[in-house]
Amino acid sequence: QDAVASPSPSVSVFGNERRWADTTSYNTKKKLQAWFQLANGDWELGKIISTSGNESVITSDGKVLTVKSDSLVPANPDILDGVEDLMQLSYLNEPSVLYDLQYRYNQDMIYTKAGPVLVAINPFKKVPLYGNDFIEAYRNKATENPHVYAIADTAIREMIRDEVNQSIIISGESGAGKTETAKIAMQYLAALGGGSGIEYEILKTNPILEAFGNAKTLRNDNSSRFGKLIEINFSETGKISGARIQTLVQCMEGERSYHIFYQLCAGAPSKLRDKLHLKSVNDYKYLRQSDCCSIDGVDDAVNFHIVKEALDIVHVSMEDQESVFAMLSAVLWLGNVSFTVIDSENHVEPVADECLVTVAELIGCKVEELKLPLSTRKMRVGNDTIIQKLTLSQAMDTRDALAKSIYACLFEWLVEQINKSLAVGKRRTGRSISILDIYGFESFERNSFEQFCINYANERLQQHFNRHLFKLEQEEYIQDGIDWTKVDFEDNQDCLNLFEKKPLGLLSLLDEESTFPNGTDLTFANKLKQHLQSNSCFRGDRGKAFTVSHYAGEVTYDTTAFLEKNRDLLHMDSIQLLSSCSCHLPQIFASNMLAQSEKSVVGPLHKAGGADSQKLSVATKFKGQLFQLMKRLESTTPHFIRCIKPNNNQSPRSYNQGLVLQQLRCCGVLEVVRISRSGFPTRMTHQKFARRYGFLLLENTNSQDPLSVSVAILHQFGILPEMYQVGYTKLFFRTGQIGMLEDTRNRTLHGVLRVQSCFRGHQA
Ligand code: AOV
Ligand code: MG
Repeated sequence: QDAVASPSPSVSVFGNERRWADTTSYNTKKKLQAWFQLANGDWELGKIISTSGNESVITSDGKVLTVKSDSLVPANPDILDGVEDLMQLSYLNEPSVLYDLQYRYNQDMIYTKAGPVLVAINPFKKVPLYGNDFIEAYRNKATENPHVYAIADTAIREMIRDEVNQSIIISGESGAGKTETAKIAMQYLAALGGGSGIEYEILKTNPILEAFGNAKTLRNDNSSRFGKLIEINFSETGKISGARIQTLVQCMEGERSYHIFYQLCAGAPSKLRDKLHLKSVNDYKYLRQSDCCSIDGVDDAVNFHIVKEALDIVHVSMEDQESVFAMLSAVLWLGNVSFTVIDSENHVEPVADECLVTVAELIGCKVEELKLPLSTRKMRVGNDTIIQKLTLSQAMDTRDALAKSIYACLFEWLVEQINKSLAVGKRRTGRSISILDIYGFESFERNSFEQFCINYANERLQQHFNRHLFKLEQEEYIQDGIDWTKVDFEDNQDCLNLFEKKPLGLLSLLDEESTFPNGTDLTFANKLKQHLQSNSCFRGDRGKAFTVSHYAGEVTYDTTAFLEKNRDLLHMDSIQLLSSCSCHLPQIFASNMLAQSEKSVVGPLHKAGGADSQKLSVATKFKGQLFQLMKRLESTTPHFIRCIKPNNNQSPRSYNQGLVLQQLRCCGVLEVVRISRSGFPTRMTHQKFARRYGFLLLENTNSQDPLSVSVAILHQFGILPEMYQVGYTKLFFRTGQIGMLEDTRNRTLHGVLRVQSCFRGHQA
């Protein structure tokens, strides 16, 4: 028999079951349903037949099994199968949550509420849940099924009601469906706030950003290689007036390069091909590297035209478009530039062939000018400038760094162009909704610099989440004199300190070591062990590794290549080349890069001398962008969507319990439910409550005092005492109570309007 009930769940990854435990006592003497665990870690439902000693006999699927009683986990009654909010579960434990999500997923109900959070499970197929009919249904509140549309609808309503900016924060693993979810939310906002036509432009930013910022990876054919925050502005009448995109760039290699390269090669019309000297995908080293030139079900040529059309719509001029494509072609040709050894010390010079000539032509410089930074480097020694020749590997690194920088600058520039085009309603009105689509926490067998940055960002986001849902909540209860048994919430400030503290934090030490010419990954690792051992979130491991206790579990990082990835390898010589080019994009790129390095260096920058100046490290730039992003989010009311990937094969109808469980733990879904369920999540000031519902009172109260009016309303509607609490300044409600009042209010208001319009009609 393969059923072995083990007391400790073998699927536990991070050992934080404590937080998941259901405190409800469970009487196995009653003939009830219970979960027991199979050897592979999956949970299965059984019926308890009898219990004697610490053993229970259960039946499951026609089999009779004997298991340890204390390994059984209580199951919910059938009537609770597939509830749409996990808050409604009588027994809140891991298997019950997994089962509820799976039950719904099997019926294409991919959305489930976990208290205030929406859980979205990637269906990996078309599901009939979107489009105008559904949008109408959510707009009219004709359905209560959890949905991205419902979240977007709430955001709009709260934005208008409270005049407070809103945000929709979407997170999840790679391939979990974040980007699709963001688009679905945008679709809803565009439908409700549309009218001016700008919403159409906003939607068209998606194909552009995906072409330039997404690539195929092993885990997702359309993986975003950057984080994105799009802020959509609304006018006072609730119409979309503009938008602004902010990106969080983290260079990560994909299986294939960025989509746009393949699209350009496949779809460029012949005139453009000739002008840019374009060849086919297989002729370019950068594209050939991966053996993966096409994606099933994707037509790059067709997509090229979609992107071009989108560029037209967001007002990128024909000239600018052509410049963009010229830069892409330059990047591709640069990858083909080769070198010959010119002396016994392995110094090299680039071969002056078609590749070099074409790059020079595309960026607008002489071949000789291009040769120089690809084969030499100016160095400052004391007050002198010396010229050092590059070896083959140095020259190749320099070439690749130049190509990468041109591409990164192109992406940034394009986003700025789009922002200019969308910047109609710039005024900060307290009426905007920002959508954040950002890579979730990652923990692999081997974790490198990329995971280090990603997990740092997630640590920040988690604090935002915690603060919002737990800390603020609890503080508010206490402040308002509400009886609330203190809830322990996890605070990750220690872990953030580990990353951010100056001068002895992970990021500072990384930057410091990156600037030392003799710094290596090993010296870096040793420095960490020397300085950070006292932080409880840090553990130095053997050799070059170290471990961080993240909110979602421990991750061991291998420092191999950390320094190299953190250093901006582009040399001042290359920047100078770009600034002297006759084409306008390279010039813009150079001045943007210089502006950035000027901000970061102490002391004068020796542009003329060409000495290596200190440039922003990759991690510091990342941190800067992250802080900007967080600043935007801090002043908003957040709405959270957690995307979950049900399997690792991108296939529909397959639900891997262990995988789902691990993701649920990473985003603290159950914790949220537990806290929300025990509290009073809805609240309103006495004034607001009295103003909003006072007119529904059938009898006048003697007093105009908001509190008296509020109490009168509560009595009239028969709201049970255990469903609310009266604080010093606010009323606190359990879930569902305000909804009922709002319905009555809306019905009454519509009734009044109808009467008024009848009356007007009668007059006319
Ligand atoms: P991600 O944004 O979370 O990954 P995507 O949003 O790109 O993931 O989703 C991956 C794929 O899952 C999509 O290309 C779709 O095929 C499918 N998918 C996701 N959501 C839906 C949905 N609601 N309906 C149908 N198919 C869906 V990454 O950017 O890799 O972190 O870095
Ligand atoms: Mg994505």
